[in-house]
Amino acid sequence: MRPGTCCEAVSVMDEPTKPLPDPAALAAAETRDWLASLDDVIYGQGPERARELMRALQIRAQQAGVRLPTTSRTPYVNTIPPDRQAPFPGSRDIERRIKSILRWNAMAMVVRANRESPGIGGHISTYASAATLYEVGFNHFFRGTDHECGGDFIYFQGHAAPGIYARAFLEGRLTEQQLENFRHELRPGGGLSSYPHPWLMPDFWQFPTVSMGLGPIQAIYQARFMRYLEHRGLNRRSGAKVWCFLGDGECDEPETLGAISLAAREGLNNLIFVINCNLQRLDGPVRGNGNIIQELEADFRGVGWKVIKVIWGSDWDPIFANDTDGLLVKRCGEICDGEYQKYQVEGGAYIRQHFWGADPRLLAMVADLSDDQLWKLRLGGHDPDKVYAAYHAAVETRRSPVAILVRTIKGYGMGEAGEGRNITHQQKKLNEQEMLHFRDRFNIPLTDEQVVRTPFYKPPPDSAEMQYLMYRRRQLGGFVPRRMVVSSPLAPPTDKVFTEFYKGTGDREASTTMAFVRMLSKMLRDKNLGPRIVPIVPDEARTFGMDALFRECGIYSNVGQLYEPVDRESLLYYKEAKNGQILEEGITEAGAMCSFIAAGTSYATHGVCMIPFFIYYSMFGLQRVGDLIWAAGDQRCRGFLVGGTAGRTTLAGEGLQHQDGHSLVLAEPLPNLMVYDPAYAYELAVIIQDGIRRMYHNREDIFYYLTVGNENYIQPEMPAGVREGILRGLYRLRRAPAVSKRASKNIPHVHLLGSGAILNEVVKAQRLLADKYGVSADVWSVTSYKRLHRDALEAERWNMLHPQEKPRVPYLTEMLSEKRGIYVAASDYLKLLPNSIARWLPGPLVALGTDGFGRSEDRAALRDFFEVDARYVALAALHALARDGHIKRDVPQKAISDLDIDPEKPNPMIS
Ligand SMILES: Cc1ncc(C[n+]2csc(CCOP(=O)(O)OP(=O)(O)O)c2C)c(N)n1
Ligand SMILES: [Mg+2]
Repeated sequence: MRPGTCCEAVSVMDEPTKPLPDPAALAAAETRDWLASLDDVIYGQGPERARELMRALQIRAQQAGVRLPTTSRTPYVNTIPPDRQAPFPGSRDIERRIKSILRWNAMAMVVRANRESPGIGGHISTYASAATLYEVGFNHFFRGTDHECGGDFIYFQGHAAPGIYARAFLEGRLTEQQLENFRHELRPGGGLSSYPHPWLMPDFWQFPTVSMGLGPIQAIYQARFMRYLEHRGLNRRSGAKVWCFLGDGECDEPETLGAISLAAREGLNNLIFVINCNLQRLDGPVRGNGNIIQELEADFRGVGWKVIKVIWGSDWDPIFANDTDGLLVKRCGEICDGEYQKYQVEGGAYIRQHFWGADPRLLAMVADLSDDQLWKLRLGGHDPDKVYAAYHAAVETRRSPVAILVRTIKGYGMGEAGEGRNITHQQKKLNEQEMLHFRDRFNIPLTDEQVVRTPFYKPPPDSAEMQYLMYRRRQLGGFVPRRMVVSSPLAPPTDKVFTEFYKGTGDREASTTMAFVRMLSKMLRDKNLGPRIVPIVPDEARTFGMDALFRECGIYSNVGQLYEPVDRESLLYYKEAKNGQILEEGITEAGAMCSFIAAGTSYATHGVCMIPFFIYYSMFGLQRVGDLIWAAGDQRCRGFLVGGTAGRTTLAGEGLQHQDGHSLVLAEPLPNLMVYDPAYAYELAVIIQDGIRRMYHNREDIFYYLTVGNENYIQPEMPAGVREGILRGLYRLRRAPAVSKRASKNIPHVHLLGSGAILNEVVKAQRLLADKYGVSADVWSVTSYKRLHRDALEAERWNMLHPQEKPRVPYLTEMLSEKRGIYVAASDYLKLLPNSIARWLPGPLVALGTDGFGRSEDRAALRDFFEVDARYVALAALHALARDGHIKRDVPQKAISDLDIDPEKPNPMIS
């Protein structure tokens, strides 16, 4: 009978003396009923059925307008209950002894380096907090390259490097001298780099991680690229995993969390994040007033990751088992991280009073534990059983990526020297007392006298520790980390693909972007090159006229195409496919760059040479994702970055935010980045053909940045004999028109240097100068200021160091030695570029460039505004000639009015 019916009312009125039931008691009884029903289902029919029912209830509640609390956070307890933990299969005792030795050696490495060279740096507390996380991985999970899966990919937290070195020392892969030379890489015998840098330790480190946030985002795209290779049939599905270790503080970097939804969307079950939640970053608590583990749980669960929280160690299991009313669970969720950190520093009495003391029933739960025992109740991240169970569950996960949130103590074991303290991150020195404490805490077999010297400790080869450690690594497929290049070189690309571009476009106009896209599609169709090419775009394919490739090569999607695209009827429809070749990343230059890195390092990580072309708005490359490009250089990435619609005045209309006049300058500092600003299709073809040869046939660890523009003009045929000049950065495009020797003596002469689309302005200026002012000019195409500059610096350095040998001549000087006279250089980039080579020119240089903020305007107006069109090139030449007395002083003045130049116009550099 429904409440409130007439009969019910009567029956209540019939018994007026019976007391009304207590509503709270009723509610409690009802809750118990419901919970008992749920238990029945869970234990009778299994969790799957329970999930179905809960889901049905949730839908019904929502339909009835009941607002449910957000479910992305679960209580502040371990995700895996003790009875569901996979049992730890190793020897707890031996592993603890190995770990203690590693802790000691990692600490000793930093302490000794700083004792000898104060200020040399290094970190003790990070590895101290993460040692168990790594050791469970090393002994049970991380598979080396000899394993049939080909080896897992491990992104180590950068500043935990001392611990990783310490292990490699026990494994016999690093010498004692190398450990002594931690952070002294230049010493005889070699040393160890501060952080993971494949550039510096190419046989050891695979992935640079210390720029916070770059490890996690790269790991995501790495896992995705692994799938891409498998789906395209270029690599077998091996079951290899990508593990990424990161800090809780590191999660504040936008890159860390910025791509986590992609990982879930793509169902990357090959990806595991282990987030070391020691609640501290460099300066202090990560979320003193909040709770970082809960916050991260919501972030990851919210987008579809599986989250495994490892908060409490096994010591807590019996206490939680007695928490029948959920009081303890509730209490755990009330404490903010700053307070949790304080418990660690203050000790047992404080914890009893402030945590357990909140309720007498809580106090009763731990009445039989001493203060010391209370203090030492172990956290999850320092308990191998808990960590093992979490990793085990993670590697078994079938449908999604996994984030393991592990609670640890920063500076674990450092005691007074820094355990849990705000200064711990920067702690690089331990005094004698602190080291003795460390020795005792971890039972390192060293005498007091030895401790003072802080030696590295290595147990004898036949000790149980060493035997165990080596055995486990053998079982897991060899040492980790290890970087190996096993791929075979590719044959150098033939002319076939490129010849068309050497011939020019006849009387048809085309931009270098169009030429590039055509070249790319020809490469994609080439039998040998085609399968290797990885076109990558951040939602800009149409901008660059690449949409034809959608249909031709397909856009990679891990599920294929589950819908009929709206343009299915058209020839160039939007085709997604499981074996699609294009990585259409959406609007994420950072993500696209990570795909570029994954593809460009595949020759080493997968043993499969891939040739990525990442095409993007040039303004959103080096400026926006410069640190990732730096990381690409560090990890010896190969491939082509193509900055489209480049040039501050060549990209019309877009204005200040899009018009790029400085990416070439930003590209200057990257040591292994080859940089070109080609003007013509044939230049581009020569550079790309040679680039593929150098990177994939010669196996040079370089990569390329090329600019391409969207201005249409006739692409000329390649003149004879210019290939070398194109590659080395400079060649003569057009000589001055011939005149008799006698006449030439009286004709003032200049050399005009032009790059990119501005080369055409320079060619126009050559005519202008000849026709209007009787000045003859040679025109030179400068394809790469960076190349010229570095070549000259190299020669100069060699000459300084070899004073008695025949001096080397920079290429620039060699090309121009006979070419005295005035030089004018114009480009669509900062004046800094031409000025960088001025010192080696045989005559004075006037540099024209596009320093300043861009404007929304058409090309002609922009080139006038930035003073880089043919008129300004001519004026610059006349000015320099007059200044040096080669022509009359009034000529430039006359040119200013002839050429309609406003001398009082604002300076674009500062306006
Ligand atoms: C982009 C960037 N910014 C700053 C730093 C300097 N830095 C190195 S470690 C660190 C704190 C890291 O804290 P967390 O991620 O919590 O790691 P923990 O050492 O606590 O495990 C900082 C700020 C850096 N390496 N990279
Ligand atoms: Mg931290």
